[in-house]
Amino acid sequence: MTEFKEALNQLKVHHEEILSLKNEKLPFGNGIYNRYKNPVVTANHVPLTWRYDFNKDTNPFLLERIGVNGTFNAGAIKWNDKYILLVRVEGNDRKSFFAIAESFNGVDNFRFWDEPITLPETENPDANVYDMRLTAHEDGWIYGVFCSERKDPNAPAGDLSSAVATAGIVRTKDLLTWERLPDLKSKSQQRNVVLHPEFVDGKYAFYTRPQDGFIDTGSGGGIGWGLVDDMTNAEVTDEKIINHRYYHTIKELKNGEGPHPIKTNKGWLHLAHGVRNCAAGLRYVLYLYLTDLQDPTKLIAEPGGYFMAPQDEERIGDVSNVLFSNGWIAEDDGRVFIYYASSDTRMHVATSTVDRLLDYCINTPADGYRSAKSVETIKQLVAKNKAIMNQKSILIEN
Ligand code: BGC
Ligand code: BMA
Repeated sequence: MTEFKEALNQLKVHHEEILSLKNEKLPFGNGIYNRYKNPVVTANHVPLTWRYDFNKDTNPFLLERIGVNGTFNAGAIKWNDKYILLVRVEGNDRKSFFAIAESFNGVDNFRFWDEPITLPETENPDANVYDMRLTAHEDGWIYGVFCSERKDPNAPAGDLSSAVATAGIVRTKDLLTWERLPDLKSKSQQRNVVLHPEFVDGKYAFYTRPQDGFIDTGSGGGIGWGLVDDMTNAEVTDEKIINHRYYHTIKELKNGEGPHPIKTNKGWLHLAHGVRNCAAGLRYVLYLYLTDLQDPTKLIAEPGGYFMAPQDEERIGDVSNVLFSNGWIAEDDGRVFIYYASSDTRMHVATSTVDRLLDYCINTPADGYRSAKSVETIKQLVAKNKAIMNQKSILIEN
C-alpha cells in the first residue's frame, strides 16, 4: 500500500472508532436525570468526506482542507424510529450550518447523513444560521425555526460586530428538502423562537424572546408568546411575557425557550436556558417550568434554580461555561432524552422520565429571591425529616 493510502486508511479506521464508541449511563447524581459518559456528537464525528480531499493528486499530504470548530445546539426529533439530531455545525470559518446525525438508540453511534442540509436563503441572505428548533406540528409539516443573523445595516463604519437577529422558518415533510418561508416579523429582534406543536385558538403559537439589541434583551422581560395566522407570512403583533427574568436568579440577564414543551397530563413541560453575567462572562444553565394544558401561557410550577449546569469538561470549550439545549425527545413509554450542548462545542445526552421531571418541577421549592428564604425552606425540610426519623425510632422501640 502506498503511504497515502495507508494514511487515508488510518484516518478512516480512527473515525470509525469514534463513531462506534459505546456510551455509558453514569449513576444517578440527584435522581432527576442521568448524564452519560461520552458526548454524543463532536467535531470528530463529522464525515471525513466533508473535511478531506481523498485525491492523492490534489491532496498529496492528506491535509484536512475544511476544519470543523464545533457541533452543538441541536434540534431533535424521533423520525422513522430513529433519534435525529439536527446539529449546528460550525466551521473553523465561524459559519454555522445544519446537518442531521442519527442514532438507533439515542445515546451513541450518531452518524451524519451524507451531506449537510441545503437551507434556501431569502432575498436578504443570512450571514449565519443556528440553533434550530424542530416542531412536528399538528398541521402535518415539520417546521424548523432558527436564528438568522445578518450584519446590522445601520452600524457605523468600522463596527463590524453589530448584527440583527431574526427567526428564520423552514418546513419539510422528509427532512431532506426544506422549504424556506419568510422570516418571522415582529417588533424587535428575536433569538430562541420556538413553534408550539398545536394550534391555539385556531392559530399557530410561537414562544419568542423579544430583545432590544443583538445581545441585550433589555426591556424584553423574558420568554414571550405570540399567535400567528399564517405560517407563509408569519407576523407576531402581540407578545405576552410568559416566563420572566428576575434579579439575582439564574436567569437574571436573559432566558430563552429550549425545544418546544412536552405535553403531559399535568401540563406543558418546558426546558429553557437562563443566563447571568459574572466575571468569567455569561453563564448559561438549563431550567424547567410547567404551564397549564388548556392555557400554555399560564405558569403553574417553576422550581428555583437550575436543572442542569455545566460540569467538568462541559465547562470548557469555544464559549466556556455554557449549557444550552434546543432538543429533547419524549418517548411513548415516558422516557425523555435531553440533548444538550456544552460550551458551544459538543452535544451530550441526559435521560430521565416525564414522571421524574414533573415531580422535580412540581415539588422542588420555588425561588424565594432572598437568602433568608432559602434557609427557611431548608429548615422546613429538616423539620419534616426529623419528624419522620422520630416516628421511625418510636416504631423501632415498640
Ligand atoms: C453566535 C451565537 C451567539 C450570539 C449571541 C452569534 O454570533 O453565533 O452563538 O448566541 O452571537 O452571542
Ligand atoms: C447564544 C445562543 C447560543 C449559544 C449561546 C452561548 O445567545 O443562541 O447559540 O449557545 O449564545 O454562546
